[in-house]
Amino acid sequence: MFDTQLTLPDLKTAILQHLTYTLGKDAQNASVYDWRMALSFAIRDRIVGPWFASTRRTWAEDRKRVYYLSMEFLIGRLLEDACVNLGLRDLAVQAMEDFGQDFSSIVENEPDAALGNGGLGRLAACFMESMATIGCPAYGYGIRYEHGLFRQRFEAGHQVETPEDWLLSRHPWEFERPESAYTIGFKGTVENRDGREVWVPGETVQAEAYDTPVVGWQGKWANTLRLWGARPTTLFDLERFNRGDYTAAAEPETLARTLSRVLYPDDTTYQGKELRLKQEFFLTSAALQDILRRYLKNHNDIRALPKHVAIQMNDTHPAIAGPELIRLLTDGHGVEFVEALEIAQACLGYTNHTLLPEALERWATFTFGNVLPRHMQIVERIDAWHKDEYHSRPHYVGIVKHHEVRMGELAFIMAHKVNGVSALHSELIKKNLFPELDKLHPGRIINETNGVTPRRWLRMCNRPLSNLITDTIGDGWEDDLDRLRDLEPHVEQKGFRDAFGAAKRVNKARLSDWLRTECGVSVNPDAMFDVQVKRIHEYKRQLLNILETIAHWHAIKQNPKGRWVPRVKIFGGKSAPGYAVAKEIIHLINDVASVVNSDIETRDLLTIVYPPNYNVSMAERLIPAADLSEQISTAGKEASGTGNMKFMMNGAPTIGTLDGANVEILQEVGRENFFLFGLTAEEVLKRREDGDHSKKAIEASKPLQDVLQMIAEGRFCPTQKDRYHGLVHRVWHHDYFLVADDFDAYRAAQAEVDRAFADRDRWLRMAAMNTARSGFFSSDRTIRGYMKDVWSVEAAL
Ligand code: 26Q
Repeated sequence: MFDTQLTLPDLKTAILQHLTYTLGKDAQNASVYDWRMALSFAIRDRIVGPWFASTRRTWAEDRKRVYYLSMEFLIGRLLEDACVNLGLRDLAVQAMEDFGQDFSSIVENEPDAALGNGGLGRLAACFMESMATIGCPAYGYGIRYEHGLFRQRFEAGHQVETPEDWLLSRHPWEFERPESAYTIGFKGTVENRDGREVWVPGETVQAEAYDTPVVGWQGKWANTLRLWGARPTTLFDLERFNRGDYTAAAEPETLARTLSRVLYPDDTTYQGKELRLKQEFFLTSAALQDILRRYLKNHNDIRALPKHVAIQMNDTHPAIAGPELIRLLTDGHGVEFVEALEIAQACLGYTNHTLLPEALERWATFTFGNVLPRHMQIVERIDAWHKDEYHSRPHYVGIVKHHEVRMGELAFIMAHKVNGVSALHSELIKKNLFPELDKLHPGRIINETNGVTPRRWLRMCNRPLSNLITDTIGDGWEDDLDRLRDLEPHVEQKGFRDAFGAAKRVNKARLSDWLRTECGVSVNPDAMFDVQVKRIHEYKRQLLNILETIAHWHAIKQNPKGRWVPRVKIFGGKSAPGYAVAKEIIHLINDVASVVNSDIETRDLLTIVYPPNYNVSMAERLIPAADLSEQISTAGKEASGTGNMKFMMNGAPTIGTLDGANVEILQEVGRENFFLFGLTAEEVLKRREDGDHSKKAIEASKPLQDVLQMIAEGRFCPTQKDRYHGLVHRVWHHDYFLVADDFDAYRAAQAEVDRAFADRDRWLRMAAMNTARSGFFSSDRTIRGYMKDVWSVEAAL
């Protein structure tokens, strides 16, 4: 479509060339893997042109660049995304068909690049795609983890983690850059030489660059995602080896091998692990050295850095960027401390993604000072400078307090802009997280509501709906998503609504087939598909969902002849390996599923499915097939959510609380197209003041009492009847996330969902309105916000 030069014969020749000469395979006995590699290399070749052109233009026009520092990039698969953005998908399908190969099987042969836990990492990936689409010159910097997020299996309903090995097969999208390597130091001592502080690290590793081009919509621009892999500085400590100290001789290699080995699988509870701190510094130092090297190639005034460089910190994980940049400027370039601090500040922005106190990064000064002795000094100096500069700073505010370095405060003080990720969240940052710093720095905290890329999350993953949209309003909506509003007048027409329903039905049938073959569960594709997919966490309240599902099952059994709306309850998500309470919730969902799914009385009316190993690729399959989007977190806890936006785009109305970006979804879509329930963030705080809140809520709700009783009696675990006593006890007495308090409201909202779904025409209107009004949630809009409010950078397109 866009790459008009490329014909089918050209593409086929290119594929065969790669099959033959890059892979050394004969078409006669090439496997799906070989064909995938050959196609990937052929497609990659088409990205290189726009990639070089973009890089050359950025140099030639001396454009300001954005550097996005993130410990996570949850990319997923790349082949189909590249095909779609280059306009080569149809051609690729045809070429593979001519070779007797099925394009979908080839696409599905690619492992997910799962270099992230969830929302924060996926946001970084969407941002990379949007920056390439808009033509914002940018580099993403991350770590090339050998093992991404663990794979999840269920054994007797329990989550079991197995390692993920995406790099076992060849990764065809990256270019190794052995020539771009930097030395990263750790530990050691700080020595004063002629009045200057010099850090003499005790350990070093090399950060080696691996570049993946990220191409935007229609191949007009491409940026680089540069991931760092760790290599030993010296392969071997020969001196130690010769002394017979064999283990110590291999130490440099051991450190390097562990540094970029594995992604930390925790997304909420931070633990002060030294290796994690080393990973954070490894990424940040390599990135900053690279940024300065690139800048100094064609500039000589280091003080003009902020004019040409914007650095964004994705949460506090790379917050060591502040001290490290100061160190490079002072110790390396002789800039005076305060001036270095001001240069760093003018370059840096900080995005906060959580208010949960247990997720806020704090490092013991002992660990921090040991791993990064020079940075410890610099942090203390920043803190002293800030205290001095802002006399009214209360004594309890600061970076170093109670023998801990608080990374939130460090990031805040070192950034010129601090942003939250939804309107509500940004307000709560001001009110609850950094109230004093907000007063000292009015205007520094701003909001940039998250978004998602509509190329992957609509155009690529939902072809039936995308085709309908293009047939209805023409093309061009993919990079101008507000144009979806043009669908609204068509929603009034029955023909359009039916076509909308038909597209959804195609996706549901496809998902049903997949659930049958992959999970052995058969579901009715005409039932309502009610989906909650996200990391398992108490605040996200999968427990509320499963308790209500039990109540629903119970109600059906009490009145089997009632006019029930058939439902398929779909759950997906991983728990952090050490998060016992979340793992117990997973177990409960699986236990309830096995009892409910084998009940012949309710079989046609209720099915519960929980496919293991939810990841980006599974999301691309589930979301287009969803009828109902579950966004039911305790108000005030979900910073934004981005899954909520993907469901909306794909025509699934939300059942949800006033939390995160749900607030803005509700505002865009209208009250009549959203199933709102539950306490507000303010009411949540009030409610908790009553120590007996959950007990009272349970005593007032017969359905909830029945559900808790069934669980306590062991209805869902006949072989171990006391399995959930602890869980039930906690709902009664320690219900911090107010599952009990919101239960009746949630149940009433679900009843309203049933009524709406039973009225097919009403439902289709709601569903189509969700798509039509989702334009605001394109990550292109989000990126334009950052470019204007935080980065002061112009698009090249
Ligand atoms: C920190 C220290 C040590 C180890 C791990 C971590 C760590 C890793 C990942 C802490 C947090 C995360 C991830 C957080 C996250 O995904 N937050 C989500 O960000 C989304 C994008 O802004 C929001 O939409 C979600 O609401 C928010 O939960």
